[in-house]
Amino acid sequence: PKEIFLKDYKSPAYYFDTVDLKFSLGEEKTIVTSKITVFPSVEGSSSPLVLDGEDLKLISIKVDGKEGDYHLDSRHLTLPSPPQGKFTLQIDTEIQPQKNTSLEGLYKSSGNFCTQCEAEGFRKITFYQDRPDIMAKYTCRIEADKSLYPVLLSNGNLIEQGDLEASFTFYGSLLCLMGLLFIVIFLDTLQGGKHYAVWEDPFKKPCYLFALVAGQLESRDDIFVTCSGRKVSLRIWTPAQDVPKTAHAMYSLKAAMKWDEDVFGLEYDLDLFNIVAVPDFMGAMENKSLNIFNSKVVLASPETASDADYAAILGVIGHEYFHNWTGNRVTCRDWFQLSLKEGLTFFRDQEFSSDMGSRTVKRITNVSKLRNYQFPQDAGPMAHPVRPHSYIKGAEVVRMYKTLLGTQGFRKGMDLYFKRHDGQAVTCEDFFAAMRDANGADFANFLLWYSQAGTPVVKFSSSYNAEARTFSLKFSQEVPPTPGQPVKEPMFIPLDVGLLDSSGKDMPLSSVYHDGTLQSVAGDNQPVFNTVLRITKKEEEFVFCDIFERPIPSLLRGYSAPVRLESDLSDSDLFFLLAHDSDEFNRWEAGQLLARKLMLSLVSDFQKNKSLTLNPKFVQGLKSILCDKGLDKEFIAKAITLPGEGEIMDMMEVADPDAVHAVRTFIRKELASQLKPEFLSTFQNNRSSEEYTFNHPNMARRALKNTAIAYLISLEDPEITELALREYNTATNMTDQFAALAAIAQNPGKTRDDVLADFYSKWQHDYLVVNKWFALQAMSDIPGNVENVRNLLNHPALTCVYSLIGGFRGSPVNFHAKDGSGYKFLGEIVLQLDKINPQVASGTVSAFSRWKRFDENRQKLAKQQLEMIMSANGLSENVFEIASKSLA
Ligand code: DPP
Ligand code: ZN
Repeated sequence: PKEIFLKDYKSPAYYFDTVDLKFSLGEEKTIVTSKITVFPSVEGSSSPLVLDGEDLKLISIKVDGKEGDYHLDSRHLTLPSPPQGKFTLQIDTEIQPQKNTSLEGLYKSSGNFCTQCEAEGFRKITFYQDRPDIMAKYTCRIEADKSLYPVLLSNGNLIEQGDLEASFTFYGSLLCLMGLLFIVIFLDTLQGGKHYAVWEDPFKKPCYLFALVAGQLESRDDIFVTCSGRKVSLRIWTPAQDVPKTAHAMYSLKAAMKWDEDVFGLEYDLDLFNIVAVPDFMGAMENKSLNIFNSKVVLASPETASDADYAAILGVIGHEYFHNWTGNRVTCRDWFQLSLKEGLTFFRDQEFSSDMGSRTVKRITNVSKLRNYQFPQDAGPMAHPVRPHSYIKGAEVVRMYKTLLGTQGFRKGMDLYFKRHDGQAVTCEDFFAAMRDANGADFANFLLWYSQAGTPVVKFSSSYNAEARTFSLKFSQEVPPTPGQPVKEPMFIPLDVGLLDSSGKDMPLSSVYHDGTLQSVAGDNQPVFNTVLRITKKEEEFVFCDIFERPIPSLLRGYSAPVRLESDLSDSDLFFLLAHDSDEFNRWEAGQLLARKLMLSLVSDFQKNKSLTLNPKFVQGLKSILCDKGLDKEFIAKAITLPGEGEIMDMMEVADPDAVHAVRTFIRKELASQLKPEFLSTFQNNRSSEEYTFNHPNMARRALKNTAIAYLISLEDPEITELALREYNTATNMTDQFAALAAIAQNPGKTRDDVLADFYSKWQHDYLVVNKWFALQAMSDIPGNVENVRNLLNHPALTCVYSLIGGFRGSPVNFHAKDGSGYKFLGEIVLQLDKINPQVASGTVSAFSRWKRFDENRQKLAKQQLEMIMSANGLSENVFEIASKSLA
């Protein structure tokens, strides 16, 4: 939706109290009747009432039961002079869901009616003040053919349902003449046998949370008993054949409900919770008590879904459920506040997944996403602040509140937020104020995180004074200019620090000298082993006292702020941290820092045509992690994985995809060769023929085994290929089977082709598995893959073009192919997609946005494509915006 900027926000002239909707769902058209009680926000006001509406046919409009004045244009229905005081407004509208392909509003697909109203889809259903600060109580009556649409769902509680005897009076007279039997048959053929259901949602909500589903669905049912002992019926609705695949989603939902009670004291507030999973839906949506998902993020079975899918389902089911409080009970005042609900809810689902699995690994995964997607955007022409719509960085901002306040302080802030704002539509400032006031906290200029775009760069240097026994950390920070924001203020950066002694243990910390005062950091005379420094200025110094030897600092523990930290640590310090840091995240980080440095220096060797050699200390460092029995296996799998090619390209003056790819391939092969025995035993020791279970130890075991085989296969050794083939053929679950396939597919040749063909023939009946097969091939680094992807685009089984495009972008070496073939391919796709779905097309065109980071030749080729896109006829606004900003 169009951003409403803070300064432009105007509160509405009218509010709605109750909304009674009636839908007569038909095959040609649907009639929507909406009865709204309206009241002015200011007593005696005589402003016009302006309603939004798109693609609607107005049948009638009545004010307090009478026809009156109105004005209609293609986007609005205006009542120039509504009655003063409270009144009722009844509007009858005709819509054609069967013709709606936008996946917004009410649409029909695969035989079912379904809605998507966030952000501004409700205006495609009926005329309404389509803005989130209009919160009302809804009822919804649905009437439809009983055999075609046996299931009728909406928000809230089902208060009435039954068969319809419509037209019975008319046909009643026939009853006497033709007898009962005849009339029943007659009615059945004419009416198709209709039924109805009435839903009532007792909670006020904005219209973007309205939902309706009607169709042939079946459910898996369960019960959750809340902390206060209430029984909640849980139902997951899918097409009949999918019901067996909903067990994990049900498990995830119950786990999420329990977790929100345990961690935030938030209990579910109705007696019924419905989930619908259908194939034609964009992502997932938190409609009040009727969450709707794309099947992909709900359905799972061990044979068809991988550990990553299982984990994603847990996260998404949790995410939408958590919105019940953060988004639904307390919602956004306007769409400029989107990160209020999304940032907070992303943070909550991350915490949920952390508690259900490994916290460090979850953190590593999220930080990698931040670095791979958010930071490049922050540094490009599309940079924008957290507000309005950065989800991922919005979650980091929420995490910083928690870092600053601690678990209890954060909970106090959440409690106050709900106490103050339950049932309201609010702003990011309201959340900030609740956190601050509940804790009497001084948050300095923390609010800048919402408004300043770009990734802050923090530099530091350290020095130890043996005589004074002090250790000083000097920081400086810089926020790079971004489009529209040339000059930046220093940010408030919470920096979690620990100091390691020479044996690798955390030193006790007592006090820090800062800004002319000595502050104690020890709590109640108890020593502490880490502390959160508050960096607020462009340059500042913190001096730790009573430090008995030169420490090695472990900074930004757990990645306590979304910044780029430029370390002055030597390689030997980093190896030390890799081996000893008590903060597992920073152990991983030290390994990544070393790997990045190593990769960059090898890239430079490669560019100078020097022969490549691998630093033996690096091999040794990774070996000790690989063989450390005390470490979590999933952590090991992460810690021995090299930074992605995009990350390295990002650090270069001129990005060189060929050199980076060559170097990463070289290191992987070299590690596989030098650590072959270790990788082999890791692989063998972590195989298991046990039945698949989704729990952390098993997932971790599979992750480590599959990382080992992925390394080993790079040796292109026939024995290893045999091992992978055996794994592929004997796997009892998708995680292992797919990992073996992916390993085999790394090396071009007949085995690759055969196994890919075999996988397809095994799974062609399951489009979700087939999507994985497409994505795997699309992201392949094998030389000249552009042609393969082009051919796959015409494959009859391709249902999701996006899995192909998304995958292709994941292979920088092919996307940025020297001959421009990757750019040309993507350019063509953008234009094709733009005709069907401009949003997806604009997401795709953003792949070009950082074209200036490459060499002259690539710049020329990418620019050609952007210009070609810009010159196309009938280009959507979405694509135009991104393409033009990219060229600017
Ligand atoms: N509000 C939706 C969600 O949270 C956006 N797709 O998933
Ligand atoms: Zn969300």
